[in-house]
Amino acid sequence: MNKRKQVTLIRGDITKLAVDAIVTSANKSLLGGGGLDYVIHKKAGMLMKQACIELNKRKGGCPTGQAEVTIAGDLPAQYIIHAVGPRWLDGQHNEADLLCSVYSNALSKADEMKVQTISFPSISTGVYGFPKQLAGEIAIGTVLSTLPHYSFVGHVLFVVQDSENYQVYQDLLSKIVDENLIINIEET
Ligand code: AR6
Repeated sequence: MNKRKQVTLIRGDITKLAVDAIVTSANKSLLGGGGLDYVIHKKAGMLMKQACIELNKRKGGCPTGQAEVTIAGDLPAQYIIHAVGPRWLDGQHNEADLLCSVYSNALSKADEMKVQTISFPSISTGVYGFPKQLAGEIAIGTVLSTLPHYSFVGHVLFVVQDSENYQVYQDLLSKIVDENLIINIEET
């Protein structure tokens, strides 16, 4: 059996991929918002919504840079990981560190749940306005540096929708040379 870990870049709709865990770009309330989070909440349905309401009541939501896990409801996954990325202000408000934290915290939560395959959107690069090049560097850098340490997470899918994000991820991933890692870049 091949024990090498895998990273895959896909251009498409993250809500349609069957994986163990789908990460959504949430806000601190965890109660749903715009962008991807809107679609996730709509497609997941009432059971996931209830789990979010419960987390909001019990923990007061989730701070920026951290993540919470719920069931995935009607989505083709077991779990949704609600990851709260930073809003980009001017780059002087700890935005880069917070984006790094949100990826590593989402992966830690996934590993705790024994998740093997997990798909990430490009967190904070929509409504929250994070520059896409820097966000891609942080996403890929954080995932690749932490992936070897997880016991269960073995395959990370980066799923992007727009051409700029796809180009950023494709350029970054195509430069990586790592014999312990399988890198798949799906052509568009
Ligand atoms: N599949 C893959 N990527 C997607 C999809 C999809 N179906 N839909 C959007 N994206 P955003 P943020 C990409 O705005 O910037 C919400 O109101 C999108 O192109 O969803 O982290 C939350 O509640 C972009 O690259 O999230 C928060 O308040 C990326 O997903 C706030 O927005 C993230 O875009 C979070 O802002």
